[in-house]
Amino acid sequence: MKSPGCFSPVSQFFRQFLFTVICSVKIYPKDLPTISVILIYFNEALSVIKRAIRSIIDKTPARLLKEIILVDDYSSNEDLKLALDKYIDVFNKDKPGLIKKVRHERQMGLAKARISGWKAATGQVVAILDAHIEVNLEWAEPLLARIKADRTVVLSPVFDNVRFDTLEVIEYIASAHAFDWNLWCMYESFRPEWYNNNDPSVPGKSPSIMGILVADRQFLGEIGVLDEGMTIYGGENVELAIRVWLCGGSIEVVPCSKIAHIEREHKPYSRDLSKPMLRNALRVAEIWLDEYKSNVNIAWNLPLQNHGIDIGNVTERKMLREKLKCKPFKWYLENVYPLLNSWEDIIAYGALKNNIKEKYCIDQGEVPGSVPILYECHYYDPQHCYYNRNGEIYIGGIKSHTYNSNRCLMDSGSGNTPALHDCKNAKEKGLGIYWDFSQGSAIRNRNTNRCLEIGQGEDSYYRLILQTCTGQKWTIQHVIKDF
Ligand SMILES: *[C@@H]1O[C@H](CO)[C@@H](O)[C@H](O)[C@H]1NC(C)=O
Ligand SMILES: [Mn+2]
Repeated sequence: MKSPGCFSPVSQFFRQFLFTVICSVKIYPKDLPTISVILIYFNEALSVIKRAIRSIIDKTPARLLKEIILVDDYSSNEDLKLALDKYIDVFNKDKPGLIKKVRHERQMGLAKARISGWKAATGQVVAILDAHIEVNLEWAEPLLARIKADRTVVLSPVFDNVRFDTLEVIEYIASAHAFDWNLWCMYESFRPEWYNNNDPSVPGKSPSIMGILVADRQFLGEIGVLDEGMTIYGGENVELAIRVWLCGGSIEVVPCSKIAHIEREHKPYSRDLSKPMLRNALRVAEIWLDEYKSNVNIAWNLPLQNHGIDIGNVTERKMLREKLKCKPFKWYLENVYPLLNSWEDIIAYGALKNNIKEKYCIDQGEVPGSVPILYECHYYDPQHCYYNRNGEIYIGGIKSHTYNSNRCLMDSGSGNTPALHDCKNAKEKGLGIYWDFSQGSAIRNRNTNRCLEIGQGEDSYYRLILQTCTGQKWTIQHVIKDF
C-alpha cells in the first residue's frame, strides 16, 4: 500500500479489533432504501458467479434486496449460458424477477457494462460490483443508511483480498482510494481528521473510488452515470470520482461494509491494460482536468500536442459538465486532493540527450544505486527526466504525490561523477541540485559552475561526467514553456 504511513502495526491491529466490535453492534434504521445489486462479468467462472449470487441472497435482508442484475459483457464461456440460466431459474421460481440477466451482443467494455446494469435497475440504490466477490454479513445496511442520510454520497465498501489460487482471505483495513497522474489507482491514508476522531467505523472521505460503487440510483443518473466513451478498461473510476466531487457529491469509503474480492492473476479484457488506460486517461484529462490536463501527458511521457491517440468524441461530456455547473479541477486539487502534486513548476520533460551522441539518453542507472549513466535510448521510466522552474532535474520518473520525493541530479563538488539524491533531503542539506539549463544548451551547476557533459573513457565508452564547461549541448524531449 502506498501511503505516508500514519500508524504502527500494533495500533493497526487494535484498530481492526475495535472496529470489528463497533461494527457488529451498530444498529441501522429499519426503513432503509431498497438495493439493486449489479454484477458485471466477462468470462468469469460459473462457480464464482454462483458464489457471488449465493452470498448476496444470504447476506442481504430480503426486504431490502430489490434484485440482482447480471451483466454479461459478451462472454464466450458456454457455462455462462444455459447452466447459469438454470441456476437463476431456481431463485426466480421462489421470487419472480429476483435475478435478471443482461447480455451484450458484442463486447462493450467495463463502463458500458456498468451503465447497462444501471439502466436495468429499479431499486432506490444501485451497487455496481464485480462478479468475483462475496459480500459479508451486514454489508448493505451501513451503505444504505449512509445514502438515506445523504443521497449525494457515492460509496465504496472495504474489500478483503481473496487470493485467486488458495481462496485465503487477507483483510484490508479501511483506506482512502486515490490515483496518480497516470490515473492508475492506489490506496492511501484517509485525511488526518478521520484518524483523530478515533472511531474506525465512521465513513471516510476519499478522493477517488476503485471501481466498485454504491450510489442512489437517481442521483447517479443526474450526474451522468459513467462516461460511455471510456473503452475496455481503466480510468472510468477516476472519471466518476472527479465528476462526483466537482458536480455536487462526494466519495466515501464505508468501513463496516465489507466485500471479499478475488484478486485475479490476469484481468480478463486484455494482457496489456496500459494502452486502453492511457487512452482513457487522456479522455478524462481533456474533459475534466482544465489547465492540469498536461500532467497526464507528462506522466505518460507523451507530447502535449499531436500525440496521435484518438480519445473519442468528448462534446457531450463537456456539455454535461457545463449543464451541471461543475466546479473547476483546481477546486478539487485544493480542497479534496491536496496530496496530489500540481506539478505547476515542471517546464520540460522526457528523455535528455547530448547533441554529440544522440543515440544515448541519461538513465537513472542501477537501482538501488545513485549513479546516473548514459544508456541507449529506450524512453521508458528510467530515462524520464524533468526540469523544473527552481532548476532541479529529476531523473528516473516523477512522483505524483507530495508525500513522495523525486531523485535529483546533484554535483557534490568533488570527483567528476554526477549523483542522484533525494530532492527533499538534498534541499535541506543545501546540496548542489540546482542547474541552469535551456533547450539546446549546457547544463551548468549553480553551486560549482561545472557542466554535466559526456566524455570517452580509456575503454572508449562514453559516460556522464562533471567538468569545466566545454560547450556541450543538451536537448530534452518535450518542452512545456519556453525556457
Ligand atoms: C461529437 O458529438 C456531438 C454531440 O453528440 C456531435 O454534434 C458532433 O457532430 C460529434 N463530432 C464528431 C466529430 O463526430
Ligand atoms: Mn475486480
